[in-house]
Amino acid sequence: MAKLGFYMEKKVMYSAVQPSGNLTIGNYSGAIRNWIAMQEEYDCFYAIADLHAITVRQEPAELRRHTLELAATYLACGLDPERCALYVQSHVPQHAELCWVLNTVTYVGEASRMTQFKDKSQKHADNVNMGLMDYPVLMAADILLYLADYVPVGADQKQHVELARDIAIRFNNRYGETFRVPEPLIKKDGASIRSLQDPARKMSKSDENPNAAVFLTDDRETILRKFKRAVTDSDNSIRAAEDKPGVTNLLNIYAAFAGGTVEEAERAFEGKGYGEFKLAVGETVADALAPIQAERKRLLADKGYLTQMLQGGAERAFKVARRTLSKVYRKVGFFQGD
Ligand code: ATP
Ligand code: LTN
Repeated sequence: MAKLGFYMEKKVMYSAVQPSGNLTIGNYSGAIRNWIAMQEEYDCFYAIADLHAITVRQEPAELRRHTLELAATYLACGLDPERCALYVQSHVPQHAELCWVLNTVTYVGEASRMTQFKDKSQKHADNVNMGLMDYPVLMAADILLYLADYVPVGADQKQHVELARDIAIRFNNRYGETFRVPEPLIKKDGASIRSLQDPARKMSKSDENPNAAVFLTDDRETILRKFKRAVTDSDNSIRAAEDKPGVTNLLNIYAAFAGGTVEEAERAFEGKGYGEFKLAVGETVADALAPIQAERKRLLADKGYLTQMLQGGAERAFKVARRTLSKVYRKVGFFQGD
């Protein structure tokens, strides 16, 4: 263990984002932002999940561009490549290899019950490919390869982490103790940002309606405009309630970006009108994103540095992944020549 230096002295944190488009404020507040504080205390692995991204159609040149942009975004948000392994999933071949083995301990029934699979099958009815169904098994492979203790994600990924737990337990029962059973880490605030146009749906980077999501790359004017157009209701009171999903979502966003609770946000806007409220939410988000945008732009100008940084991250990840996969191959009975 100690040989690897970097690994196993602390608890392990694992997460990833797909390079399937520009990141939204949902990706930021539900996932990446929560990763920053963990760099001190944990051994962290944060991947760019390109293997996952191709489960829906991607334009190859765009995928390549989004991958590099996501690397720059990780750094601009405050991830430090000295303290965590930042890498591209396809650079570490063990992810796909472990996925194959885990496929044999995952039932078609449980994979087809996943909410995301059902949603995406509906949304991409002309392309319900095997990868779409295998998505959570690949995700389990990601997590289990690094013997992760915790997986910080947004609320929509909880079901997938639970499946990864079931797969780990089942494998351990069948072949002997191999994997650590991971736990999802889901923050209370900001874990589920909804679409600004239809709060019944989560804000998603691949939404076809450009007004539904606020992207980390949106300029101030665009951000203010999108919030101005966000759906609310006719009741005109600023409080969180089940029958006020639009307003509740805006309060959540405000709380996540202003750094307080939803109750505090409700108090701050008591008696105010929707117009003033929406402007304040927009300004708060725009102010919070401005430094990230500037840093991201600076980083994207140095492609050489980003490429090198990702290579370093993949080397670190590879050392751990190779060890786990070799143990798995031994456990399942693959002949390894000794
Ligand atoms: P896509 O639209 O391409 O499926 P996505 O926007 O759902 O993508 P992912 O790459 O699937 O984003 O998710 C990256 C991380 O962001 C995950 O941890 C996920 O839980 C989190 N996340 C995604 N959308 C939201 C949201 N609306 N609110 C909070 N967290 C979110
Ligand atoms: N499916 C995830 C992205 C992802 C992931 C992971 C998250 C791929 N592999 C491993 C946590 C752990 C998503 O956020 N949509």
